Amino acid sequence: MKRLVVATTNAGKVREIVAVLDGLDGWSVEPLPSGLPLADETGSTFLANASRKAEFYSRTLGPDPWVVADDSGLVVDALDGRPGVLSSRYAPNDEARNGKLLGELRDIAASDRSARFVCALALARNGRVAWTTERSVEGTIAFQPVGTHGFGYDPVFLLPALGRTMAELPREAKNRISHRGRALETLRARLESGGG
Ligand code: ITT
Repeated sequence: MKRLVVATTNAGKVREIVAVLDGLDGWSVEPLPSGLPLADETGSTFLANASRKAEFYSRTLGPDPWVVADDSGLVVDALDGRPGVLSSRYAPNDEARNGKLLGELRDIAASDRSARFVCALALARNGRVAWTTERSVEGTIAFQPVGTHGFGYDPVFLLPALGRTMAELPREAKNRISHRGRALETLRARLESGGG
């Protein structure tokens, strides 16, 4: 069995990643051990930060396991791309982040509230990145939070084609269409074909 450590401290990400990768033939999928130092996220792109995290945790965990890291966030056009790579640092918790976002967009009409979720994944072993991918999903920012599934900005992210927020979708439905779900499908295909 090859080992794959899911190198994220975000419980919402862990649930979505494990749902796609668990049971993958030949791979044992493991959470990040607790108590490790945190990777710094000083890159200016999602891909750079995913790579930094994957390299850092791979160095920390030693040469055996493969490590996958996720850097993701919400890009809002009316805010010139903010919160972007700083999505987790925009405010202290999910509720405060969503409240701040809705406040900043208070005077912005529905037609100008376009946004996307972006997810970069990086796979590393022995301290080196072997593979990366990035996927996104388009949406708009709602006027109030709706829904209880998911995490983070999901309650304020509207999927126009469905007329629902991401937080109204159960995990499996979110994974079928989301930035992370799409990125994970490409990772899954790579791991299934035998490779890190
Ligand atoms: P790790 O670095 O340990 O993975 P983190 O939460 O700090 O955890 P990021 O720096 O990548 O991860 O921040 C991503 C933030 O973007 C996350 O905290 C959410 O606020 C938001 N986000 C990312 N994916 C999301 C999703 O699928 N749904 C809602 N919000 C999401």
